[in-house]
Amino acid sequence: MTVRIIGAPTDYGQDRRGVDMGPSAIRYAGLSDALSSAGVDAADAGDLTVPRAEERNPDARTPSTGTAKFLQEIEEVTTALADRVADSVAAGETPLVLGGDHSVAIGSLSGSARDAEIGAVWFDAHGDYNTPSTSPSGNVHGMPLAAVLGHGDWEGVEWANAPGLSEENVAYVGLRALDDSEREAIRDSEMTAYTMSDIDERGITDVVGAALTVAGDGVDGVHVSLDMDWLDPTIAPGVGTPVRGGVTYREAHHAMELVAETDGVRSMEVVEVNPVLDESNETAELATELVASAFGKRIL
Ligand code: 6HN
Ligand code: MN
Ligand code: MN
Ligand code: MN
Repeated sequence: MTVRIIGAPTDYGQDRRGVDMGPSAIRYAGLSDALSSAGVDAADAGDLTVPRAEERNPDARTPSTGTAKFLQEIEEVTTALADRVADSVAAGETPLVLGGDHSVAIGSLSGSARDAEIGAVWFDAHGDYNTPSTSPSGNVHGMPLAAVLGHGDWEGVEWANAPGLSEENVAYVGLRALDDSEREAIRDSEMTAYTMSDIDERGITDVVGAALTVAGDGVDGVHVSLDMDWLDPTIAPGVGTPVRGGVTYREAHHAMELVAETDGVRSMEVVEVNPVLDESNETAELATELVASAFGKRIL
């Protein structure tokens, strides 16, 4: 298996600078060696070119209703990323996108879903299902699933849609911080949502197995989206929107081992690593370890 590393050093999707250094921090933490130890060939395509946020105007183009900051920049980055991801899949590789904030998922998902039907497993504290008019922040990292699924007021933002992904093949794992209108929208949707309470009650093995089944049902492959704020902030402090009560180190590793056991993983991303907020690069190191587990690294 060849894993194609694609860096997406962008922070347009949220307010805290530094997450654009995520791809460097993850590589510095030993990503290619970790992938080699998992027995896969790692091929690094380098980073997308992303202009610095200070050089751009967050309001250059907003949707007809609501707020979505840096939308034009996010279109530039994610449409370029979608092409890279789609090319990698077409070449028989498995693309691994390094964020960057979670807005990069718009590119990963629409690229992975080009000419195919896919599902997605969303490992995250957050639902990322706000729309420009429901978002409390205007930050697009809280909206990528709504954007790709075409949920809400995305007039003029059709470039973000991923018609090959449908709600019934999306499963969340580990939710614990939803905005009120987002909670209602998730309840009204066809998506499957497993919260931290579900993990408490059923255990990580059962929940992740169920999520992978939902995502993989009747599709060509599954996209795995790993937001590092899914983990408890005591072990992953280097994220912009930490939430107490996340999964443990062992739960996270086991979840990624279960991902590796399904042969349907088509694409993956690891996002929201912010080295400026991190402690001695430990969140980037953990991201690296978890990616290795997701691609088959075993203790024995
Ligand atoms: N993430 N729900 C909040 C918002 O601003 O929409 C937080 C989103 C966090 C997004 O962590 O990828
Ligand atoms: Mn997220
Ligand atoms: Mn999150
Ligand atoms: Mn379907």
